[in-house]
Amino acid sequence: MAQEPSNDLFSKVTKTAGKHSPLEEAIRKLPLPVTSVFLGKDGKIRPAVFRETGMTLVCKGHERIAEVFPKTIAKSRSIILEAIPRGEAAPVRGKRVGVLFSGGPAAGGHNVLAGLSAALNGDNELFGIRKGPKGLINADVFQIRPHDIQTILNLGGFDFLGTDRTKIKTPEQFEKVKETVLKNKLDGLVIVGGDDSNTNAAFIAEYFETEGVNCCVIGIPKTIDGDMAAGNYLPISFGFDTATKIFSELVGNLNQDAASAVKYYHVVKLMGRTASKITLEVALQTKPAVTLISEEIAEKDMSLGQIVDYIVHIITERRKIGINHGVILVPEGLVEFIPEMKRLIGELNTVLAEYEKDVKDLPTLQNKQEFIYPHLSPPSAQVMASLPDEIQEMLILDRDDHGNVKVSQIETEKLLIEKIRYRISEMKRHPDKFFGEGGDRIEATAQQIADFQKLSLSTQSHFLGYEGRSSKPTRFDAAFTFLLGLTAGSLVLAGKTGYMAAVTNFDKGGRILALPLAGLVTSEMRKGKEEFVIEKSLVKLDSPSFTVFAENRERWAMQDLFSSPGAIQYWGPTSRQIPLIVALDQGYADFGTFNLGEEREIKID
Ligand code: FBP
Repeated sequence: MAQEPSNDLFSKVTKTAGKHSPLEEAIRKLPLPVTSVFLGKDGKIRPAVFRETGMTLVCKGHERIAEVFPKTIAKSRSIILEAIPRGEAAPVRGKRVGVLFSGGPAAGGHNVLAGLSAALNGDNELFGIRKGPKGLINADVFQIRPHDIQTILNLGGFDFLGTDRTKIKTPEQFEKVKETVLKNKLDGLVIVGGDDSNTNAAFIAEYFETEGVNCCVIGIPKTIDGDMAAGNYLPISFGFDTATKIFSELVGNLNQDAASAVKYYHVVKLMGRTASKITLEVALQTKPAVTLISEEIAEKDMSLGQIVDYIVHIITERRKIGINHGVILVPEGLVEFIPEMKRLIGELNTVLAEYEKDVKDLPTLQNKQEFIYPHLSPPSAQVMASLPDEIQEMLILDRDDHGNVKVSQIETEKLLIEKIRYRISEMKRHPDKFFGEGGDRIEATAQQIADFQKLSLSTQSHFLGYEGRSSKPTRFDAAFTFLLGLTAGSLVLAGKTGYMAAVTNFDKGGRILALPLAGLVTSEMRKGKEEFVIEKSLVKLDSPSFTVFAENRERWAMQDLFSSPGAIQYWGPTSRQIPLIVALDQGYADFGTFNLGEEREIKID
């Protein structure tokens, strides 16, 4: 008979409620590195001060951008700042700093708060703004106590403050933001977000300068997508490392399962709204059978049909050597990069911008289609008609507040599966059209064709995204975010406004920079209108990371050389890895360990 567990064990299990699992308890105590610019002579954490570097940051179309951000550009002269130790500079006291999260969660947000709190150093106060930009408009502000920070140190999620995606755009909203800042006597406002949220930060900084509001605005680069980056000045945003390690574990498991069960192709859509950086990193980590990179598809001007042909070609070649399983990676934003789909989405955006309300009021998909089709060009109407109803419905769904198509809800992985299956069934029915010599035909022996006709294609679809956003940060993201918080706090205390906190040189002790936000802004078409937004950093096809991938993908596919990197490690030899794309593109000697300064136990009091 089974023994009754002791009361002691009962109480141990119940005590793990409320974020007290054994791992959460252990992770809270993990030390964090502190870059030397944040250390005083006594070895204690101190806010840094800043000096001008010889580097400037200007985006394309600078003259127009300068008309939109005249005040902040005049103030910063587009010069990048660098942190230096405080030295004998007098401490700053009595400042009140507000912070909010904006957009999708990303691992490490809570350590930004810890870094901010450490920079404010007990001499200044930190205030949380609940529910993102909406809370800023509605003055939903509360004081953060050091004790609260200690409980969330090194833990994932954005739940401590909450988040949302409100775009601050109308004069009334800007007025409300000003009211919140004045009412709470904030000297600084820190916005933790991606490209759209940092665009908000750039506009608020400019507005405060125009209105004479004495409140510094600082952005923090957050997004699992990795597209809030600025070359060597800011190799990556926080959250990317954790998300890609989680996705790589899961894709690695699928690789392993595919090779074990030998019956499925797993088609996996990976988050990352526009850029394929997540997909590229996961591909480099896991070496699957097929990986699509949106930026390459746009560059090669590949149609949906050509993409399907490319995948089917690899499936067919693998079949010839007896492999009828594998993993296919698809970036979330793919549809927006396929030329004919891009044109269609552009036209839909224009129609929706003009007739949003009319379309919304129509009750059925068929009514919506009847309304929209006549407004599309004949080629786009044809493309739209070739898509399954569910995809059409998703393409005419509401845009988010920033005018983005909600690509996470477009089931590209299912669309591809449908098209691949159809193409393979055609090949089985008409082998003479697809096999043989010349053109794009596949060379195969009569036996190989006969084998192909006997085999079936079994597929499973997956979408990995939300699973990767709120996990406990990796050691890298935990360290990176703590430093970003220290940087943002230091910038506010130094009276700087309109900058984004940045960390670079992850392999050499860390270099702390402040990038002028207006220097990151460019103009883009949203909802059919030109808007000023921070430029997304996409996969560059001449980058070392893409080159390594492109040079090896065929070998990975034809020899089934997949990897399964396993779960995130918080201790031990693989706990300090840097994202592969960062190590490759920054020219680091290795990806195995980051060096961001001496590690210490963090006590926020
Ligand atoms: P952020 O850029 O705000 O960090 O969001 C990233 C992201 O996770 C994208 O990868 C994805 O397309 C989107 O958020 C999903 O948004 P939502 O949380 O609104 O469903």
